[in-house]
Amino acid sequence: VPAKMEWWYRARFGMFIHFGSYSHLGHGEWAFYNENWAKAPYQTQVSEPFDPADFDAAAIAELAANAGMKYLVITAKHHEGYAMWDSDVAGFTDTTGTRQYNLHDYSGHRADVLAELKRECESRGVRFGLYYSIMDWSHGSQVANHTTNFSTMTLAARGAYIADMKAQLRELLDRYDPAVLWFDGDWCGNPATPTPDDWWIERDGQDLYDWLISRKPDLVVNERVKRDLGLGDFMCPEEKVPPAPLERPWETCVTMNGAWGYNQARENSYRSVRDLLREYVTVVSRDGNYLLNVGPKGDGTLTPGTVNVLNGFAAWMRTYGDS
Ligand code: FUL
Repeated sequence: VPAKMEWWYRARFGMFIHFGSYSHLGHGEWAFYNENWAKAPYQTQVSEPFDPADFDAAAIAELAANAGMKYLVITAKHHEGYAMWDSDVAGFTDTTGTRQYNLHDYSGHRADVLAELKRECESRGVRFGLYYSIMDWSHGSQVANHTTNFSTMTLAARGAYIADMKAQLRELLDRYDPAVLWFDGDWCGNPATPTPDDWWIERDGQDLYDWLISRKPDLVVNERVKRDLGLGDFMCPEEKVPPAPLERPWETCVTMNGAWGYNQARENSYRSVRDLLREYVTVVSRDGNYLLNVGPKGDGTLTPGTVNVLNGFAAWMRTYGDS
């Protein structure tokens, strides 16, 4: 692996955190889309009451470190478009156009949860990373009714969105200096039915990657910066374990219970610790990294099922882990 990825390659095991205003509703991070919410009621009924008053960064970092996790990736912004930091980028407002759509301005939650988590992680030797969704169901440029599709935007609208996105990414780089940026979401239409316009993906994905690396040369970026098309520093199969090592550095991300963002309906469906441990060992034996997800509830607390799994890993690591 390239020198900048030595730490990542040796780390092997990380925590993924899906946390956003969707956590309040408890129907998973795709609720906006799946339940066909319009922007305004979603903002008042889901995002407005979201207040993670019991988010305990130290407790989460401690569970991760004890479980043997060496890095952590938390959703700074998922597809719903709600920013988990105090973003000042003007393009990201709610539908009234007067209020910034982020945790600080929208819910009135004063604490900087990303900064707290970064501090608590790094003091325990756990590197801090951020997830960022390119797709954004709330941004003004996106098709109403959240059928976001970059292929339906004009190139001018697309360019304006990218400028806003870069402004947010600059905030994230400046304020949190993440070790990893984990992109997600679409750049354009369906890759299964490419159109002559698909040069967009190539150009914009490459441009974004180059732009990031020019600002932070040691940043580790996943390949979804260009929709799994061979760019970025590592491949990221989702909820599956490849049968053999992949041709490039890779990390598989998995849920404990079929849910990324907190989903009440999945609370009785946790996989066993034994099953997850077996999967972790399989991934590492095939030279991959394992990114195990947790989805805190809207109040910020981890569910009992989540804590049980993390403690199960911790018990195993005390016997077999390297630290
Ligand atoms: C997917 C997303 O659509 C899911 O919500 C989740 O974030 C997963 C890790 O990636 O593409």
